[in-house]
Amino acid sequence: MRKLTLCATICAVASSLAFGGTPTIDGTFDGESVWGSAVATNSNPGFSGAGATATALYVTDDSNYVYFGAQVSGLAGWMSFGFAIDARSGGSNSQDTWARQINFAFPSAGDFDAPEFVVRGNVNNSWTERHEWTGSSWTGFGTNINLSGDAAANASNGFVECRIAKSVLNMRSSKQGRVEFYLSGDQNAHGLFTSVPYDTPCTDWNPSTPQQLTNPASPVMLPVSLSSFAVE
Ligand SMILES: [Ca+2]
Ligand SMILES: [Ca+2]
Repeated sequence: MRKLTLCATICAVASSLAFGGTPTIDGTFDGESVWGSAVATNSNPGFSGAGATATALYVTDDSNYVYFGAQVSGLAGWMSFGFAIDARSGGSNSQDTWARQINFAFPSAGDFDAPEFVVRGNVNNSWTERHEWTGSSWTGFGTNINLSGDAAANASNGFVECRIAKSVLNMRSSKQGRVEFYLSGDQNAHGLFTSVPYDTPCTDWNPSTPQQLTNPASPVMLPVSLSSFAVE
């Protein structure tokens, strides 16, 4: 009996090491005991007019899903959020899939290239879509993934989280990807309020040129590279 108990304990520990935690998708931060340490943090203030700053980005996984979470100070119900994800070869450095004044501009580096998934949602009305680049267009409009428990946001908690099945992500063979969380508003004229990792936010409610989700082109400015994550 003792051997059986010991085995059960070891097996449980091995299992917890093999995979990250399993966050509950409810708009409440489950803590770093579940998420692990942030893969990126940001302390640069967002657009002062909106008053929100994305401060931390989390990624974890379990046997079936990869989870993405972001902490945002000043998060408000009228805002909209996005997780842009480069999971495999291909994708599109297009305009934000909800047509805000934001362009995806992920730099190519090694196996990394443009994003092919965008989890895009409203903070206050439980509507979130998962957009996927098919090679010629973005799909996933009109389907609310909140209904299947795959995303949640809560302005009071300042937290946004979602999950994507590994079978859907179909990660590149290295199992490494990149993700950037961003925040905008409820009108297409709105630009980038804040992101983590940091990109320069808009300075006006109706910016005349789109902000870019990227890093400065100069290699010396790349320490704050788009966060990468590895899927076990
Ligand atoms: Ca949660
Ligand atoms: Ca890609």
